Amino acid sequence: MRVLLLGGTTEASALAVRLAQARIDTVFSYAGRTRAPVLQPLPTRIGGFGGVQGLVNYLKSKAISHVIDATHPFAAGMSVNAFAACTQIGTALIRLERAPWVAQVGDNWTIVDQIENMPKALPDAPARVFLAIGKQQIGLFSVKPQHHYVLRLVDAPDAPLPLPQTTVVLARGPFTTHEDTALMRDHGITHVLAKNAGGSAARAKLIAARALRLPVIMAARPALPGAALDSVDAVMGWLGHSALRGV
Ligand code: 3Y8
Ligand code: NAP
Repeated sequence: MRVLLLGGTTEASALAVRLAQARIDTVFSYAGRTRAPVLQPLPTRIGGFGGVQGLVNYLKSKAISHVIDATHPFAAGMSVNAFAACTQIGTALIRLERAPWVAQVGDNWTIVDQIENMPKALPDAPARVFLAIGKQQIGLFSVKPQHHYVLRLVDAPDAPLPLPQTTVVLARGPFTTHEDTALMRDHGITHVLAKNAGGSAARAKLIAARALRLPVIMAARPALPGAALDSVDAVMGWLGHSALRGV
């Protein structure tokens, strides 16, 4: 058995520990989005594969028997490519996906079907927006330059930001409710924008928004192909099960 673990989430890091402990021959993979990703207890590769064909070539050249897609629910490109490549050459594939967040009593959510529709959900009157969706989609908000955006990023921007009024907060997460409540108070936030990532590491901003009675604009997840399991234990069982079948 040789496993390729597509990582970049808290669950992927937890799974990496279990696979290392079980001495299962595994390669951990990062896209190379951040300057200094968290070190993993597994041999690690960093960077894209070069599309579906690049991934097919990688799977064949490394004799990968199982792929675990533990990427983020919004890393749709990687998940779609993994499904296409594994289907093409018959490699076993499972997605490790955490449950989405669900609005609780006291929440004031506006759900938009995709990130591209978040700007139009903002008011026209100037607001102070906590934009906690990373940096890849900041440009979408240039249609509403009247707002002041507080951006939480993993790395300092390496180019000028496409928005006139911004405050950058550098942090990697996981975040705490105390930190996120203080951040929203200190910056006079009036609106919180989030992707429905699920999991525990980024949930604090939703709890803080509820406590401060702030509206949340929540982007729903893209639909992804293939079978998914919702826990590290379930994926370890899937691997063990596959091993028993001699896949
Ligand atoms: C490069 C690896 C671990 C994984 C930790 C999780 C938790 C902290 C919360 C907010 C939301 C956001 C963002 C976020 C979180 C975890 C997890 C998660 C959200 C790292 C990491 C990589 C990335 C890529 C980065 C994106 C960005 C998204 C910041 C490492 C830290 C906003 C997603 O600067 C950039 O280009 C950043 C890009 C993709 C979304 C975007 O579109 O900008 N994640 N995040 C992975 C790679 O190279 O393959 O640096 O160590 C991983 C984590 N980020 O091991 O504990 O599991 O979700 N990541 C979102 O959820 O909206 C922050 O601020 O409240
Ligand atoms: P994406 O848009 O789905 O993928 C774009 C391309 O990046 C992929 O086609 C692939 O390039 C490469 N890639 C993505 N994940 C990879 C991985 N784990 N290993 C190797 N190559 C990878 O990806 P994304 O949304 O930018 O996410 C990039 C990374 O950040 C992923 O590891 C993801 O888990 C992590 N992350 C993303 C978010 C988010 O909000 N999107 C949040 C937290 C963590 P090729 O086509 O060249 O193979």
